[in-house]
Amino acid sequence: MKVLITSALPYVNNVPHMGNIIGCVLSADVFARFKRSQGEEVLYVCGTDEHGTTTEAKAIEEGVTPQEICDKYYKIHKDVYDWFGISFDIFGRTSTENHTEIVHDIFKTLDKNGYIQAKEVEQTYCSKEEKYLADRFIEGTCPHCGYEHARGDQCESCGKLLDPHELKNPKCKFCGTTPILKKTEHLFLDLEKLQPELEQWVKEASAKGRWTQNALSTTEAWLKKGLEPRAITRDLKWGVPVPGKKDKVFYVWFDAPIGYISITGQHTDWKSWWKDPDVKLYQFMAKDNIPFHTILFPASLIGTKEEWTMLHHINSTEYLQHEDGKFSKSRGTGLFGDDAMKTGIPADAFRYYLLINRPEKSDATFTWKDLQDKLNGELLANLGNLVNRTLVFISKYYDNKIPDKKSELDITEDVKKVTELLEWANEKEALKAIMTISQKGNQYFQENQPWKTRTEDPEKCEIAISSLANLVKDLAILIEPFLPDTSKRIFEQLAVEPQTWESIGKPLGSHTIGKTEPLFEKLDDKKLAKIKEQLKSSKPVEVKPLQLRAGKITKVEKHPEADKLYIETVDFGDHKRTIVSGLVDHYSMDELEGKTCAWVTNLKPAKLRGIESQGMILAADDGKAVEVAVTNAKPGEYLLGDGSEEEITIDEFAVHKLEVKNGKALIDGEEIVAYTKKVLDGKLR
Ligand code: B3M
Ligand code: ZN
Repeated sequence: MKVLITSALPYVNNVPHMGNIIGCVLSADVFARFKRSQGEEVLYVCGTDEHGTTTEAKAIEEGVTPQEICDKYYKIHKDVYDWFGISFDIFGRTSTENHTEIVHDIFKTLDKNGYIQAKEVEQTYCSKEEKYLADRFIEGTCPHCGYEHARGDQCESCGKLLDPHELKNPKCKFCGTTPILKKTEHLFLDLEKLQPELEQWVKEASAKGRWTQNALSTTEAWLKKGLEPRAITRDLKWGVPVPGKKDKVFYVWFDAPIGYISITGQHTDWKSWWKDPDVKLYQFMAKDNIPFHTILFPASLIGTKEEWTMLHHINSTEYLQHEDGKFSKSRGTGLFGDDAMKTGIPADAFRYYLLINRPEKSDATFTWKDLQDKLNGELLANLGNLVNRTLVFISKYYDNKIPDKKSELDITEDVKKVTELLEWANEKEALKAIMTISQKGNQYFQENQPWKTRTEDPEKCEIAISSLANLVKDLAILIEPFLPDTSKRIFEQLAVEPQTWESIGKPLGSHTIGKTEPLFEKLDDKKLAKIKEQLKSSKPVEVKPLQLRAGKITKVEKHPEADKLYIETVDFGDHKRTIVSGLVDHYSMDELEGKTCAWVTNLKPAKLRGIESQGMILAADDGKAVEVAVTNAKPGEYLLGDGSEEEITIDEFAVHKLEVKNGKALIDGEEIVAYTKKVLDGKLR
């Protein structure tokens, strides 16, 4: 039998947090390692889900192309998972040609079999941007809480899910225009027609594959409600193009699961895994992904009327929350993969903590205190202690040589239990059971008092130490799926090649061990405080308000040390300032003199080639030309702020979004009294 394992393909557009890691990749990794250790042929497939509006949104936010976003974040994902020791056989991506090809094949077959219908629908459209707007690109007032910047799909303030036409005063997120409803044609997958066959399959598959409870109940609820045709196309540019339709791509949830197949194809002949009846498919994910794996994806495969490797076991977790709220990189809450890498805490410690808290039956919460307690109180005090005290004893009193005695510790029953639990990926319980074995080892050490029997009853001491050394070896095997690096280090200290499940219970005999060292370091309060401090300082900078004032240029000089810089004297009514600007290529001195412009006036003064600049001019730049933003306001008037703003650094300035649209200056989306005449759309800087 072959074992095919997938973990949900993470959206490429963000850095994975601890909840993502336990919800999919880590859980699947433990299972893949377990199955490999059992001698099974395993393929563990994952990769980034690169399509969808979230990628487009991120690209707009970072001012780059969607492809650039994908390339950048693919690498971030890969680095984080490598650090966590995730043993993918392939970690691929969905923005590849082979992906498009397979999506097209499946789609065409579905179409040929009569499961695709075209239907006209009305959709929100921005006539200025000339594009259909995805729900999240419409902003307006939340009908529930009155928040003015609620998104068409969800209100960030009260958290309620929304439908875009529920928004009061809806606006296009890009240009502020009120969107209209426009007819567009979309393709639908006829789930209604597929329901009977799907239902039959669910019944059989879930019985054989012991689906997790949340997967069963979610799937049953969907089926009970009755399936309806579901739109599988979108009016977007970024995505898998729909054959024969211009400016349409497939809905990301139609193409993403097919990614499992195409990514397999990026590694090997995908048919040997997806068209072989000897393969069992195990899929890992968090609960929000369930219906796509038990309804939409299987229905797409069933509709082709071909033989596919269908889902055998689904393993869906509940959520992991973070102690200070929702994981949010921009708000600086929660622990993210890239930050975890910087803490100095080893990956195995995080793996242990996440797995022993795995949200299997209910949600769980990540807290630093709990992590500290479990690392010190369980990992170090139980497993670390057993391994270290046993090996140190051998090195000290037996000249590194394990006494060759028959073990009196029999863990056959415990191993059976661990194996059964892991067979259905009850990973938390399995890890607990392994820690119980280690606990028993520590008790046995205490009861046998080798430090006494060594001189009083050497035979008894030898038996005890041999039993413990063999237990340590067995624990190294058992713990490998959970803590691969720790397992490797135990084998190194034992000077034994890593072994698999079938060696459990086989004696090491008279064997010389290697150098011993403690497995884990204590995480004390001081260290933890330092880690938290360091994480805080690497969080995004706090948003401090900008101050903008009107100022009249009364004098312009050339900078003596720099070809491109002018030195302007600017009148702000009650005082004058010296400001340095890089405008030589764009304006003559005469053209600038006498202009009343918009200036950033709370920027920390900075020396530019030896001259202190006490502010910054706002100039629009569309990549071709540069034009300063002028204003009708009187010199000294505040265009933004009221004088109470504190001084800001250039980094704090950089978090603000400054732009011109239609010749009007917008600061973080708010219009100010300043405008341009030629460079009508572009960045302000
Ligand atoms: N990217 C959703 C998520 O990351 C989605 C999973 C796709 S699995 C085919 O939660
Ligand atoms: Zn709201």
